[in-house]
Amino acid sequence: MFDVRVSDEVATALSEGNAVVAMESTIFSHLGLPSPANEEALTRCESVVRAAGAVPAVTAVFGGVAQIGIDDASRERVCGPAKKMAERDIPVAIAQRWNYGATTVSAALALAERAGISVFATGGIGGVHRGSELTGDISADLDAIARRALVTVSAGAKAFLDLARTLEYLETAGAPVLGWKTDDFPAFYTRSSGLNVPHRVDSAEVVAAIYRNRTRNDQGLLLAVPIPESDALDVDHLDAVLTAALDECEAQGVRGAAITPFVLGRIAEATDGDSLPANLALAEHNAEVAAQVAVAICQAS
Ligand code: PSU
Ligand code: MN
Repeated sequence: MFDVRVSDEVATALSEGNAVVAMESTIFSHLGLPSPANEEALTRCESVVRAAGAVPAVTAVFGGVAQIGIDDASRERVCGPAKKMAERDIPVAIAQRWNYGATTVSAALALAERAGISVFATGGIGGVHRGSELTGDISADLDAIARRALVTVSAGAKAFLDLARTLEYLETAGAPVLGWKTDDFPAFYTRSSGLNVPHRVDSAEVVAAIYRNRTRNDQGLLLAVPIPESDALDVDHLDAVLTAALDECEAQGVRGAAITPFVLGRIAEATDGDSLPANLALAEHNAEVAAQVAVAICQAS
């Protein structure tokens, strides 16, 4: 099995039983957000986690070393060019000494579980893609969420996915899906996908209690947090942009792991940059809720 290097700050917090929130690095790299929005996202997410009484732990592979928690010198690297790294790529990234393997949700969960972290914050998760019955494209995020022993906090799944099938998949995989102060499954840039969430929760303490009562040591759960109302985007316009971007993927032969960065880029263009502040706001809000949950889990144990 691979080794991880845990930063001093994160290691101390874990050994003293204090709250830690793991984060992926793809969102902060060039793959997730353009500069300087990515640096702003990192700063804002880290600050809200700290303000809520938890320690942020960004995950990445640098120079072939899997890391949990970054020092100040590595911040620039986190926000730079990267290779997208899902869980299955971690052994390759280490063995081939990738300069910067940016963690997706599945990779971040694998690293975080290894360090014994209970809560993970991201922007939006991957899921079942539209047309997956033909392409087979189902994000490795879903299995990782279901079987890594962490609470994953996200603003729902990326809006251009097949959200109904994504929820079905999580049910099959055995992951509880919780709506944070909502009955609706959120859709990333918008507060509702029109689909119901299986269970609504209204406090971090309840999420902590659900986490404590999981049926398997390796059962994970998804906490879906809607984007703050004032930052949500207009639904109708977004639907048209998404459909056009997906058609374009098909026409240009953009497939697999390349689809997410491509579609996110098109959304940014089409919303005239409005999607960026929305993306930052939801990431920050997720990090804040994740920190509250991490603190509640620590207080109860
Ligand atoms: N959502 C975003 N931006 C992203 C991602 C999700 O708004 O960059 C990334 C996350 O790292 C997620 C990954 O884990 O996309 C899923 O990719 P795929 O669909 O190829 O599994
Ligand atoms: Mn995929």
